[in-house]
Amino acid sequence: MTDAVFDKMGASLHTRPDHPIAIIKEAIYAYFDAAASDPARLAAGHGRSAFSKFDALHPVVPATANFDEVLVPADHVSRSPNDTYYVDDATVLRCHTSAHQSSSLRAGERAFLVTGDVYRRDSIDCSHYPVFHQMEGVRVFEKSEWEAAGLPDGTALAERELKGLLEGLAAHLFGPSAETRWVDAYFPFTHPSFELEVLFNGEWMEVLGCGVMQPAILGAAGLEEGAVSAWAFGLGLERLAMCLFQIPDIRLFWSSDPRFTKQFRAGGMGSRFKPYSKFPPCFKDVSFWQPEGKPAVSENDMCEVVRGVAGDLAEAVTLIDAFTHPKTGRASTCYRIAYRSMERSLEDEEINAVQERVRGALADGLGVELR
Ligand code: FA5
Ligand code: MG
Repeated sequence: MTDAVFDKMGASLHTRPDHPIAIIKEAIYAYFDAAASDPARLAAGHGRSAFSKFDALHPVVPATANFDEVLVPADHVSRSPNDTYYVDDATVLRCHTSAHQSSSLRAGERAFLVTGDVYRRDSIDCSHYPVFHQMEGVRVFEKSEWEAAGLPDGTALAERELKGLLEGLAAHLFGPSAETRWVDAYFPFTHPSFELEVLFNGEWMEVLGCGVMQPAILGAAGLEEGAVSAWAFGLGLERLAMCLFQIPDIRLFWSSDPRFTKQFRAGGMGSRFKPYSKFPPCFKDVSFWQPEGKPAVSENDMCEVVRGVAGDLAEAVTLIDAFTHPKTGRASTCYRIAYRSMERSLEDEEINAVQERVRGALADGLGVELR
């Protein structure tokens, strides 16, 4: 893991009252507190009690909690060190707050929200960052609830309540006229599964994943399979805050520039980010031959190197060409890196030096042959 990621552990943006991530967290809490006492939104058996809230669970978790307990198959891509940061073979930086589903259920929680920082090796663009924040929600139903609702099983009730609640949440955050749409999805831990997208700056942005929990997870946590059902969701807090506050780039959440931080205050849902400057980006391409007899350098590897060297000066990394040489069979890859600071204009000299260090790190660290 690069220092750029490691240094962010413990930053706890979601517990700093004036930070946009904390503001959106509190707004979501308020929505679920209100929903818990509204029979139109939560079916009866919930007992009108509020959701339990956790926001200080440690991000270093057993790999079993992050994967096995939520039924992620042994060969699922998310388990690979290309996607997840391993501390050692048995321990990871959680890649989602779903890592806390099972332990919370075992501790007796039946309706809860878990907020925290999560870590992923991922691509670089305006809506992806290697550290971001999620809020997990889980709510368990008893058989008496779906019977009272006149439904044949728990899945139908869970799906109905889940979609209603999340549509209500979107309206609460963005107003009734926000454009949203449901997309069918796949997660190992839910069935059926869905993602919600919000129209933002003319494009659909995925803000959350959710679904009806697999009964086996409930059973393994000590609940009686068949006598209960549950829904679960995982919200991307940066993405929701980008839509709400009109924040165009995910790097801004980590900015300490007062021109950014001073724009937000606790409880201030009505803030709209006012850009203070827009400097031109600078594009640099890098082409290389993939190492021979070794696994190929992936986009996530590439992005980690770029993030490690350039930090938040890296705005986007895009694959622009890949081909295999017809005679030698060697694979060539070309990426375009966009550099841009949110705070100041960059000198050519500075960017050339950064680009040289990126090239050096690719050649020395990953063993590619630069072209
Ligand atoms: C999950 O992480 C599932 N655990 C969500 C879930 C929970 C589904 C419970 C069902 C039940 P996904 O990988 O799609 O799913 O991430 C969830 C959200 O996190 C995304 O919709 C997006 O809003 C946000 N997200 C994902 N990757 C990044 C990233 N690199 N940077 C910023 N936000 C991200
Ligand atoms: Mg997704």
